[in-house]
Amino acid sequence: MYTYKFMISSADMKKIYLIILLLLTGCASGIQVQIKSPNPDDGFPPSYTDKYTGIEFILLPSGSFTMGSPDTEKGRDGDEGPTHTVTLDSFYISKYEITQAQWEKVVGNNPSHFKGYPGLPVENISWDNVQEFLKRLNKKTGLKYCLPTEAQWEYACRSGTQTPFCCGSDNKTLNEYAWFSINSGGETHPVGLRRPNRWGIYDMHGNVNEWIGDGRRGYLSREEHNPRGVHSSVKALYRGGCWLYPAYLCRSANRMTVEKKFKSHIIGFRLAIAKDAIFPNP
Ligand SMILES: [Ca+2]
Ligand SMILES: [Ca+2]
Repeated sequence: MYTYKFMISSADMKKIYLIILLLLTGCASGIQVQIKSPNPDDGFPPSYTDKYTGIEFILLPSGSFTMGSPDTEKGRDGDEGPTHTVTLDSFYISKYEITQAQWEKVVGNNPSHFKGYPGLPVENISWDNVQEFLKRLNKKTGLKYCLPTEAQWEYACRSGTQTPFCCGSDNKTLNEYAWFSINSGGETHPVGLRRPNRWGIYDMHGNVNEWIGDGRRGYLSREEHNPRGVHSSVKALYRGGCWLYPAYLCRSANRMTVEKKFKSHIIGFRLAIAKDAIFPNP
């Protein structure tokens, strides 16, 4: 265990002033501005916090992206292709992985393996356990929260990028965005401590893998609209890689399947909800 604290030296302050100055004067060539909010659809708030659990959501715009990885991507599996255009309706997705405190609020227990901070992501929960969580949460809130579909998950993870990771193709850069085998110290970390992707979503790569709502779909090269894989009674998908995995397993396009009953300290989840399900008449 260790403590998280902020310490800014005067040298760091100088760097911060310099960066601000460069941005203000429009001379920021070479400095990547990472947070770029998508344009929310008219009338819907760009973010939303669930009152009961405190779970924060971000509105993602409707749009098209290329799902899957090209044959040339290092470390890929055959089921990531062919790449194909996917068009999605706008939806809300949780900004962070669901935490142990949020799970406990809904279910009343904390089954996680790693404990110590309420902001740690919940893990050691099966896909079936998440369905029970959703049943209780939706009963309490009267809303229709769900797991993201695989297409929604990859759209949110890529946040407009086509590279192996949302931050490019370099494992060293991934270090700033994700907890994975190189930097995790063999455990999970409180959500939101690494850099967010361009749409302001945290830990899509690494920390805990994330359960997916729909079943496995064989990719075809044709265009898809709001695709949903057919459910299997036995198996479920999970995405994103985790604290234990090497970088190549944390890639945006990597697909992984396991039994729905499987529970481990490597898998947690985040939530999605259709925008009309929260705001019927914005
Ligand atoms: Ca994750
Ligand atoms: Ca795979």
